[in-house]
Amino acid sequence: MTASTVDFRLRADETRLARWLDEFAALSEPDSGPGVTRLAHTPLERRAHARFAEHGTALGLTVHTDAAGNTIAELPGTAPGAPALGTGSHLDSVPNAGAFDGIAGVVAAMETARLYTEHDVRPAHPVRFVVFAAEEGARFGQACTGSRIAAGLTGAADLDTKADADGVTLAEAMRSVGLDPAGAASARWQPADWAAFLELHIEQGSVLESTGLPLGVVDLISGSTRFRLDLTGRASHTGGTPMHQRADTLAAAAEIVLLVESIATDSRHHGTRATVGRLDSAPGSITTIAGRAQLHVDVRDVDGDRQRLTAAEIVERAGAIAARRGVGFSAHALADASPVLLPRRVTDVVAATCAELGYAHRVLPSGASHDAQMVNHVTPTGMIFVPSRDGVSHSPDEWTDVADLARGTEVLAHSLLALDSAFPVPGSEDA
Ligand code: HGY
Ligand code: MN
Ligand code: MN
Repeated sequence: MTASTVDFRLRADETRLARWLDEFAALSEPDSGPGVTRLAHTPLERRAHARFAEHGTALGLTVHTDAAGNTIAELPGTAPGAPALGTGSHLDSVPNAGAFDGIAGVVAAMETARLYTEHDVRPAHPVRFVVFAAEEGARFGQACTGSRIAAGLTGAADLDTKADADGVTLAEAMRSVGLDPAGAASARWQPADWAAFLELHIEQGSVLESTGLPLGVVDLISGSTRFRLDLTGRASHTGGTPMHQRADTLAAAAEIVLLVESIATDSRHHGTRATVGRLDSAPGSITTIAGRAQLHVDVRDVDGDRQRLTAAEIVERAGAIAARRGVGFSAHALADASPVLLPRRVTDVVAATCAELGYAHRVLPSGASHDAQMVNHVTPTGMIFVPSRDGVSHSPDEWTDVADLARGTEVLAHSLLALDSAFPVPGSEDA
């Protein structure tokens, strides 16, 4: 029986979901400490993609990996030439991450592909199950590089301009794992090839848990502006140098860290989240005043203007602190992405599907950035959130109950079918 709509529930298998989550969690850098460490454009990320590709191939899907490192498994549709529906997320992680960020959406996509093939569900639109490469900005500063390339927001030239802490550029890292940064243009998605996209992700916040709701439908994804502040002072003896003759970069950095927090918590910034998540200093000796310091700043907001104004204010006021302390100062842009409002024509379908399945949900913004933010530049996109325990993420303590993930997978599988019906295919009478 080939059905494009189903009159039965596509129930996700919790045991299978849990097994896949464990499989991916095991792909972590040896001796990297607690949690999962599988950084962007490393052999481990490629091994995770290979495991996903293996699953797609076993289901009889057509699988390929593009020049950007995005892996796509396609279930053909019944309508010739119809644009595709898509779902997926990412498999790279931040250092010492949890086992659900990105992985939950990939595992949900894998289970959806299994449910469709096992029940011979064949939508009119082809369905592409996608794993994006290099979603996390932890290594290169810029987030969502794979989906940015797909959306045409990052081109081959950009890949030589971003480097990690060891000076390895995105392009070099991509080549080191067999990808083709020079061929980035070939990995660009064309709007005409797509009808809509959904990403399932853990909330990475505590709204769903605190309101006792099992599902979130995302209406807005926060933007992010990231930059590095370099401070140059004077390394000197901590005993021989009087307090009034110092150019202490760590003391200046400490004042700037608190400045960032004070700006983000003042009355103007009720939707802003600004953080110094990384502070490096040198020479790092207990008996030497720090002569150099680097701060990595991350500004997130649901309001793009306020996001950029906050970043500019931080740079200006941090520069004044450095000047007052006789410390050299420079600011370096790392990445910038605008907030994205997700289209009602997709989010309403997801919300209606939750209701049809008898699941309570709420509409909420995402504080974290996501591949969906970039894909929305190509095709109408939606996001489904499942709860995060204690709102914790980017930590080994990250946790999502597999029952919540199974429920989200069910909503994903049925929402794609609802989109298949809601979005006409070329040649149909309602096209
Ligand atoms: O940084 C983020 O918001 C996401 O986890 N890449
Ligand atoms: Mn993340
Ligand atoms: Mn993520």
